[in-house]
Amino acid sequence: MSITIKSAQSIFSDTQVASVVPSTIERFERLNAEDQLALIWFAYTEMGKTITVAAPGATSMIFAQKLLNQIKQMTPAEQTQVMCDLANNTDTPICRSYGSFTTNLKLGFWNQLGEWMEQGIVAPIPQGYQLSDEGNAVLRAIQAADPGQQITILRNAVVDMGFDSNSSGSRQKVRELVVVPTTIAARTQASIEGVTNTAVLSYINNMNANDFEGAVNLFALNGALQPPFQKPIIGRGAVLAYMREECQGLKLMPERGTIESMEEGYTSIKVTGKVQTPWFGSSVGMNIAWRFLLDPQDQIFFVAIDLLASPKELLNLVRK
Ligand code: 45D
Repeated sequence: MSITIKSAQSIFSDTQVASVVPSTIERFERLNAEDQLALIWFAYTEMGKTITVAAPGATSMIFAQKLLNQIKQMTPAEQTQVMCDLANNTDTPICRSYGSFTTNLKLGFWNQLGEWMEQGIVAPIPQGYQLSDEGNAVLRAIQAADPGQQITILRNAVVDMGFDSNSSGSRQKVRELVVVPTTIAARTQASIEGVTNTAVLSYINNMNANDFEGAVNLFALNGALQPPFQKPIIGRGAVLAYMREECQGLKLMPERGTIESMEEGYTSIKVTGKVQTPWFGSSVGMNIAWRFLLDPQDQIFFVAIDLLASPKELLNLVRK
């Protein structure tokens, strides 16, 4: 049997991922728009974590400014309508612009609206708003999740809002400004208990230096990267575009790993550890596994990034 991206997806298949994230999102998206907005408001304010404005979105926020200013000029009723349209994925010009935003821009956009809601510049969630029973149940599910899972749920809720006209073709995505990689002298060198493989270590070091070309050159030409709860992104070009958009300022902190020889000269390596997003910095550490499959030339044929179900999974390295 020869190795394919599909077969690669099942290496270390006993890894327990945080399925609470997709299941909660699914329930969330069945709520009505008012409930969705109020629920995120409650979840977000209760988390009490401050967002770092130096996050990647900040510099690119100019791309969202036009839309934000437009909303600022509206009456409160119109503002509420826009927010409901976004939650309902309605096909409006504003929802289409939002749909063309990158993830960071969407997050930065809502971060700004949230501040304005607090200051009364944008219509807030009505005082004493009562969530539906199911809305309350979804909120409790979010409260029960660990912080890394909570911020992933919030992020996915934001990503899924607006109207995505991409499927119909031509529209270009707003681009993220490209950051300059850390100078070679200033780079950190990762060490991973149980793993000395240079491709894996270089991957981590390049990502931590925002050197996405360096990272992508470690991949096989048609290698793939599979983000948490997503399909694999295949080919160096697509992976590079993804990294420029989603990986600026990430801090990868691998802890330990294990190596196994596979058929046809391939090697599989599982590494676990923590990842911080620039949005929350050191206040939220996500428990992560990287499942690498290296080809006989030691190029990355496949890597899956999983958000783990529990901290206990950081120690689950043996393949059954
Ligand atoms: O609706 O090795 C209001 C990859 C109420 C790459 C609001 C990776 C109304 C390869 C509060 C105003 C990237 C896969 C809304 C590694 C309302 C690789 C606002 C992994 C919406 C390691 C809400 C990286 C707001 C990972 C402002 C796992 C919400 C990165 C803001 C994970 C939420 C990053 C924010 C995550 C969430 C970031 C800022 C999960 C950010 C989450």
